Amino acid sequence: MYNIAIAGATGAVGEELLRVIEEFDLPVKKLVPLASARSVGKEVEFKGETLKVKELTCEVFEEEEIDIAFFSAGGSVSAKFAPCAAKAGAVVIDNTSYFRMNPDVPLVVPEVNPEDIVLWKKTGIIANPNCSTIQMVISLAPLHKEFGIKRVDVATYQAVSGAGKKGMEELFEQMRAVFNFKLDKKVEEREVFQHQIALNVIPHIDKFMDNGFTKEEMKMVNETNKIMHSNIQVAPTCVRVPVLRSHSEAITIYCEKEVSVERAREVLANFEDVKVVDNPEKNEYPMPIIATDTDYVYVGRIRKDLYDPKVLHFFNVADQIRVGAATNAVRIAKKWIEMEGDK
Ligand code: A2P
Ligand code: 11C
Repeated sequence: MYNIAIAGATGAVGEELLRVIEEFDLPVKKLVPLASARSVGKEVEFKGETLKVKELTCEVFEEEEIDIAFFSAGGSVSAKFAPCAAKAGAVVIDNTSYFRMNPDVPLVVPEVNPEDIVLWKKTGIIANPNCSTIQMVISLAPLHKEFGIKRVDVATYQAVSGAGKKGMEELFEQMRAVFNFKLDKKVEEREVFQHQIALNVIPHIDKFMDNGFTKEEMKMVNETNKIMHSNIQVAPTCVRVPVLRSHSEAITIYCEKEVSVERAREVLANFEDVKVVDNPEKNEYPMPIIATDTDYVYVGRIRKDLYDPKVLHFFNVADQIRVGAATNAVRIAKKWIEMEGDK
């Protein structure tokens, strides 16, 4: 049994972690919810019990004898406190981008590269990839094995949940204002998105880099190849859409071998945690409303390119807070316990 801490327990991913840890039945001796000083004394529910939130400090991990520490409170918070947790002997499973490209830190999607978990010993830290990367590599992995992917073009349709609770509130408040004819005022008051998000789409997530891509897009480029130990060319366009939860991705793969729709469906359906939903004649395909609150990557609209027999197109949807964050982190913890745990 393990003492488990959640740093960022009052946030969108932190709250989901509490639910997923319970649902996946991690062997928990004690759960310690941590957040900023603002939240001390707030209550969270876990396994029918009410737990009081404590302040995240460097000392708390040693005081509470933490074995597994989930971090989901932003990159600067992980930078400051994750090393304290690791020093106190915990394995850190970090949801932020801070350590992901550090060559000494494994970046893990358990369905794709569970073997990398053993590298945790180098720093005590395992990084959880970006949400849009996680769901993409889960569908790329079986297709890469089958057809040998050389290049991926992807356009994302990312829900506001990717920007945390504040992102969801901003869309919700703007939608309410639409119906009260007060949208202009709400848009002026916005804090999270660069433009109005209600009834709009914004082709801009995170900062622009010198090469014209955004940081979110470069995460998809770099993280994909680190996880898959590959050298695939990835060309993403990341777009924020007024969806509350679950990211969607329109993906095109350019392969070494000729592709087959039937074989693609087969290898995807047989891959862990993928569900193929692909019956166009019945209007059945992946959408955010079917993926939300589930732990699967849904794949559909699988079709061959009109011109090139080595090119395949498909659409992929997953719950960003679960598959793209909390569930991936808990799946890492489960694997870590299987491979490295001793309690
Ligand atoms: P708090 O609620 O006390 O601000 P989200 O991603 O939904 O915005 O949530 C962010 C999470 O990170 C919250 O739990 C938030 O706690 C936590 N957090 C933000 N800044 C800090 C900080 N400096 N120290 C500890 N926790 C923080
Ligand atoms: C979004 N993908 O949808 C971002 C959020 O690197 O973990 C997650 C950022 C990250 O806004």
